[in-house]
Amino acid sequence: MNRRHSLKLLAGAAGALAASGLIGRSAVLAQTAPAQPSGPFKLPPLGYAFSALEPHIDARTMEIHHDRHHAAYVNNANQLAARWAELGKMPIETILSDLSKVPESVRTGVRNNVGGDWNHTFFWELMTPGGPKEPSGELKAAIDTSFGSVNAMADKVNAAGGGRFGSGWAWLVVNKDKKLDVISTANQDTPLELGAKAVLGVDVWEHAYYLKYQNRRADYLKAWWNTVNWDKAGANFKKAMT
Ligand code: MN3
Repeated sequence: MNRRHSLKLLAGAAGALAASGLIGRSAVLAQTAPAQPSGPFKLPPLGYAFSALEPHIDARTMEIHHDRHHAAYVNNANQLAARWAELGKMPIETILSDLSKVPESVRTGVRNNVGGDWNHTFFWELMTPGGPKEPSGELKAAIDTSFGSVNAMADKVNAAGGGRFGSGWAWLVVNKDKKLDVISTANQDTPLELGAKAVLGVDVWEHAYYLKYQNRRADYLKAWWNTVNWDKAGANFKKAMT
């Protein structure tokens, strides 16, 4: 029996149960389709297959990371939006740039979950199975000026990610002085609250690499550079400099 057929049978059986009044309509929906959280936050589709970044990042890690971890941040953000309506109305960059304006009762939740949503959306878009394998143009020139070479910049990002105790991110950013800089943030904190604009960012939470790399974060970081979408990084840099 193929998957579509079995799903059809399942839906039919659930429908019959619902019609009989044995289970409610919402239970039927939960069995036949992934839960669609209501609220202003939506899980963005991954722009490529879970397996597209193999062998650098394995398909199972990508699936769990996107469909469960990122989905959880989105679901939690929607629950927060039900408690603080402004959350659904303001651009999330504006909110994350100044968390002191968020009511204290939801501030930690917003920091962690809206931050998690923003960070992961950025991360998925920054990776690609295709595209150029190194930066070019203005980004390349700025990296050479600031760090000496692309490899020297990557070493700094890897050191920032490797040195992050516990969970967090390593970033190449354009800072407040419009200069390239390498930073690390804890948990789901974003560069936005530091007044910095992200060019590149890599997730160093264990969930991002543990299935394939276990405790070898440095190996994951080294492999991760093979997935970078340099066109996107270049566009991020251009936007950050304007
Ligand atoms: Mn993550």
